[in-house]
This record gives sequence, C-alpha cells and structure tokens, in this order.
Amino acid sequence: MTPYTLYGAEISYYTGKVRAFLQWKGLPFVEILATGDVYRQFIVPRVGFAVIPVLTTPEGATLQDSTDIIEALDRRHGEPSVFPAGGVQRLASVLLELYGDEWLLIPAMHYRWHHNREWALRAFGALNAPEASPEEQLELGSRRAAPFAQAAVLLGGAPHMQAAIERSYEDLLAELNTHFAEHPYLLGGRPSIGDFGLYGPLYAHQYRDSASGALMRRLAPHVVAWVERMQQPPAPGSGDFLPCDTLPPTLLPVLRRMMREQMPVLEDTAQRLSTWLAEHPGTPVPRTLGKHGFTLEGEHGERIVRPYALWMLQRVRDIYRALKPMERTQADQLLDAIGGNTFRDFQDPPRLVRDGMSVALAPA
Ligand SMILES: N[C@@H](CCC(=O)N[C@@H](CS)C(=O)NCC(=O)O)C(=O)O
Repeated sequence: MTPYTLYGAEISYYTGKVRAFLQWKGLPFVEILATGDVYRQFIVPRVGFAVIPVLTTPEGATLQDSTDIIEALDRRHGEPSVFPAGGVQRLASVLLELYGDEWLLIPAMHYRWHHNREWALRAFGALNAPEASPEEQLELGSRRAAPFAQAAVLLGGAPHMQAAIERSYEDLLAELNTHFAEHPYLLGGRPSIGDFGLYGPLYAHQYRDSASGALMRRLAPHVVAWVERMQQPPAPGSGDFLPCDTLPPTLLPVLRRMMREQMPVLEDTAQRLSTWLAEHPGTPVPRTLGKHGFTLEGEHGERIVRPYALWMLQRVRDIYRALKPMERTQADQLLDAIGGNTFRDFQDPPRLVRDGMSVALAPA
C-alpha cells in the first residue's frame, strides 16, 4: 500500500495525536519533519497558513486538522474503529478528545513555557534549522517560538493561575494513574478517539518535555506506561472496548473534571459567538473573540475565547443527539453522574463548519 505522508514534529501536540492513530491503525506512513523549509515550500502553499500536522493521502489529497484527519482515515479504513459502536462509550470518548485537544492546552503550554522554557526554545530552533549550531538554534528558537510562548498566558496561564493549573493537572494525573493501573486504555483493551485526544498533550508536552516528563514519571507511572503503549502499540489494530457499552468507574472523575473545568467556558464561548455573529453578518470569524473569565480549582483567571472549540463540541452534541433511545437514557444517567447538565442542556450556537483554525456559519 502506498504510504500516507505526515508533516509534523515530535514537539507538536496534534502531530502526536495523528501519529499514534496511524500507528495503532497499522497504516503505512512516512513522517516529514516540518522544518522552516518544509513550511515555506509545502505547508503554507498547500494549506494556506502555517500549521502542523498536515497529511497527504496516497492519491495526493491534503488533509489538515487532527480531528478531521483521524475521522476521514478511520472511516476509509473501517474496522477496528477508534469510535466505539456503543453510544455511551462513543460519547465519553469524544468528550475526552475535546478535553485533550482544547482544555489540556492550558497545562501543556504552562508547563512547557514556564518550566521547560530553554529546553523548548532549543527544540524549536532544532526543528527550524536542524543543521545550525546549538547557539544558533537557541537564538532562532527564541524568535520562532515567541507566539507559542505567549500562548501559555493567553490560554489562561497568568502567574496568579499557575498554582491552580498545577493542582488541577497533578490531580488529573492521579486520576488517570488509578485508571491505567486497571485498564490498558480509557475504554478497556483498545484505544478510542479519547485516548488519541489525551495523548496529544500527555505525550508531546508532558512526557517529552524534560521537567514535565520527570514529574509524570514521579507521580504517575501507569500514565507513563499508557503513553508508551500509545507510542509503540504492542498489537496494532487489536483489542476490544469493554463489553456492553460500559464505562470503567475510574473514568468518572476525569469526565467530572472535564464538565467542571471546560464546560462553563464552552457555554460562555457559545454565547459570545452567537452575539458576535449577529453583530457581524458576513464577516469571517476570527480565531479569537476577545477574552473571558474562567475558574480552575477555585481561582479566577482570564483566557482568549476560542470559537474553534465549539466546532469540536458540535461533533459531540451531534453524537449525543443521534443516540438511540436506550443509549440516550444511559447517556443521561452518565451525565447526571458527572455533573453534565450544562452539556445536556447546551444552548447550541448556529450550525458551524470548521474554517482553518476558526469556524464559519454552515451554509444554509
Ligand atoms: N485543531 C488543530 C490544531 C493544530 C495546531 O494548533 N497545531 C499547532 C502545532 S501542534 C500549530 O501548528 N499551531 C500554529 C498556530 O497556532 O498558529 C488540529 O487538531 O490539528
């Protein structure tokens, strides 16, 4: 089979998500390091903006966005799928994909830029100019990484929030450590889309960045073992989700955390986007819509409003709405158990499509 080509990097959150999927699915691929030249000569001309990961198919089509890439390839290559057939498991797994993709950016960026800064600058320099000297790489990394380094604060990591971010992340590690002591993956013996979503931050930042990796090894050895299973799947394409659409009880604290931390922000984002759309008819939606407040571990911070997250939430809501009556009842019991009222009663904004790293109104 002609291979896929993945343009990405080891330090990249969403590249890790796609790479692990390709490996588990047993799809042949070659990975091309996204150096400065590769961005200039391939990524920007093909995609229109600078981003990784990008994937090209054997037929030469270009796909961008880890969520779309995985969905398209999973559909194309069929079973075994990373989307569970059982409705409750499917819902839980896409909720956790959304949590990993959009919310765990906060600790991932905070730890990278506030605890692993020089390490990360050197890694960015090495990526952009693999042949340069270490001093040149550090200097180049400092220039190239500036927007990413700023993002740590824009996403919510201002100094007064950092202790809360660390408390939340360390507690999440403890919850996942308990879970992975009993189960190889989130839903049993096979990775689901939720595993790939969590793996982005937990591999590319929290396992690989030097100080963060030491923290994970000290606090959560079972999470380390899961990261390594995801990195090198012992048996690609095999294993089963737990039978009868059940969720392991050890996953409930993680889902509760997601509902408590992220859902209020999504709710406010939806309100702001709906207002913005009404006030700016016909205008492309920017990547960020100002700032709003958020609460973590009882502390109040500010962060940029990201409409993109609502496109991911819309996919989750579509899955919830499409559940069969029996599954819907069980899903509602799950939502009761995890504090999921806001999700169940969500005031959906107008129908959206993804537009690069932002969203647009879906065509009528
Ligand atoms: N939602 C996108 C996010 C991709 C993304 O943010 N990639 C990062 C690297 S891990 C990037 O290239 N960011 C460029 C930017 O934020 O301008 C996905 O899932 O692929």
